[in-house]
Amino acid sequence: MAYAAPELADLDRAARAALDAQTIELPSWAFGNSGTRFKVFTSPGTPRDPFEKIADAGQVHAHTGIAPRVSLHIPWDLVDDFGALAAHATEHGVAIGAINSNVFQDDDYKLGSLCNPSARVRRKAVDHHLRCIEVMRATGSTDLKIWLADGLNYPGQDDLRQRQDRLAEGLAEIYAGLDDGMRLILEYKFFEPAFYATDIPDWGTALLHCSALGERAKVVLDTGHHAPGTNIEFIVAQLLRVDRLGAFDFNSRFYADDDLMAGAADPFQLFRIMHELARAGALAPGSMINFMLDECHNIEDKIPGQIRSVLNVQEATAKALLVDAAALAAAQRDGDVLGANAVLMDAYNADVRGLLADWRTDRGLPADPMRAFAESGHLAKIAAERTGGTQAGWGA
Ligand code: AOS
Ligand code: ZN
Ligand code: ZN
Repeated sequence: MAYAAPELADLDRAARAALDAQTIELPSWAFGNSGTRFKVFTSPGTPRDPFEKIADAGQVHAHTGIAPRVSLHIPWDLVDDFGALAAHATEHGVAIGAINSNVFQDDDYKLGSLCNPSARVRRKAVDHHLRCIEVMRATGSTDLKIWLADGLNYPGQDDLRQRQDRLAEGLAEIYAGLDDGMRLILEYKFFEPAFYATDIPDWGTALLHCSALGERAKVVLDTGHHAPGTNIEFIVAQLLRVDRLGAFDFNSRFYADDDLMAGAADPFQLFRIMHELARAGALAPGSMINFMLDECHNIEDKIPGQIRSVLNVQEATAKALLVDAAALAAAQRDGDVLGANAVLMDAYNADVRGLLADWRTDRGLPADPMRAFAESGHLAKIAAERTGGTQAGWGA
């Protein structure tokens, strides 16, 4: 039988609604220069301030139609007037998304932030989060995203259990500072920068803290934050069961927390994650899961790198929405191992590029966003315009 690529009409009504409703949030730091400890390569036209980062995010949304928000990192994106930054975002067709609290680049945080043995440092870290909540009020953001670099390098360095108590106490004060309609989303990571013990190393620890805090505390799953071989879709399924999956930080990893483009290293894993979301109805319009990217572009151009990532997530989503749920359920019920696997693989192996090109054309978007952006000459334009000043980078 000849292979026929699926068309938009092959999506049922619910699947079509899910595809139409999907949005992906872009990280402001993806637009700055980034690299490794060996070298940070710069590129002409790189934003020099948060306003220019947001303008670049606007380009990604203009070409893909599904990236209408930008996450900020505070203090990297500190400005005098956050109302003006939000208005600038509106002018560029986007809105401010999650506010990331940065409590890992101040000398005071050498021994941790919310878990630090010093009450003074813990106070400072809580206060920073309360200031981030002020930023949320000024920008209309509803998600406070917390990732802590807290941890230990050596056994005995600090008391593991007391650090959890300090963490719970700090998080509780921050959570109490949220307005109604705001959420606290808590990220975990199994190692780095600490190597012996990380204070929020896994989804279980994040979930325990979120459960203690209340309904508006949810877990953030960063796809790069697991040991090799971890079954991430299992974690997705488990968190969905208890309604505690708040957000994703999508990116790709080969080795550790590589922050490469989502869907580049392991598109099949991205599909499997999307399948778990689809079967739980978590892609439906109104879903409260925030699909964010957390990426850095070390050698590729940033705006097209973000466009590529967004398209990769959308392709994985479209494939997951094509899974024949009835056939899969029947095969599973019948214990048809190969049949069930074949249903899933049929959807994964579908070529959805034509379907998505049609989806974009219907919306007045370019059928091929990568090509349209390349042909727009935008990179040359910003390179010519953005002269002088200091280019933004990861951590600045
Ligand atoms: C760090 O590894 C985490 O992924 C955080 O989400 C962090 O805030 C982000 O990657 C920016 O560096
Ligand atoms: Zn992350
Ligand atoms: Zn990370």
